[in-house]
Amino acid sequence: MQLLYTKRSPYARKARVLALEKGIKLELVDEDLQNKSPRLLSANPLGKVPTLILDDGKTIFDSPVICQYLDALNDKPIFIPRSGEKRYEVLKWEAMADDLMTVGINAYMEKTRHPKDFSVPFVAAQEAGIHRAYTYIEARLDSLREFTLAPVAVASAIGYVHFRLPHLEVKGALAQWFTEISKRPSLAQTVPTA
Ligand SMILES: N[C@@H](CCC(=O)N[C@@H](CS)C(=O)NCC(=O)O)C(=O)O
Repeated sequence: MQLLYTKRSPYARKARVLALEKGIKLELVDEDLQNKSPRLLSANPLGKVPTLILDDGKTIFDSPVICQYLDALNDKPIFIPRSGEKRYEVLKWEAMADDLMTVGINAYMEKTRHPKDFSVPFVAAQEAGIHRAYTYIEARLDSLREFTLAPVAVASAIGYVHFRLPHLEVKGALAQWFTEISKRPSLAQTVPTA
């Protein structure tokens, strides 16, 4: 199986962490998103990473679907409870973390595209959303103690915000939680890099 990805992508990071934790071998293919390859564009019409290419050539995207696919390959361990309330709780955390990634990307991209005249209200609104998400997460750290896709997704989102918007580092109890979870080899090996 090939995972088309970038080292920066927080969405791809979730899939990489799951594969490492579950002992699933992925061939990582680093993509250039400024100059999308025919391979990426034929696998995913919107040219987004992560995209998974199975051994039979079928493709799977986006990251929540890839994570569900990888998780179903074996139960060593299960990262997304197979049914019941806990399943939707984990998927809700993933959705929140994915949106946090998107908000972080939006803020970063606005400043990158328009370094001199970026929209101050737009960036401020994204940053306020990030702060609200931090408050939400910090108030619910107990539900992230069990190592499921939920903490993997939240740590991937925070890791991305730290990478692109270092002035928005987490603090206090959330910082302690993030430091601790970041020591896991699967997360330590997938820290975003340029
Ligand atoms: N909903 C998608 C989002 C994926 C996504 O936006 N990835 C970014 C990289 S972090 C990307 O491919 N950007 C290139 C583009 O949008 O053209 C997922 O969860 O996989």
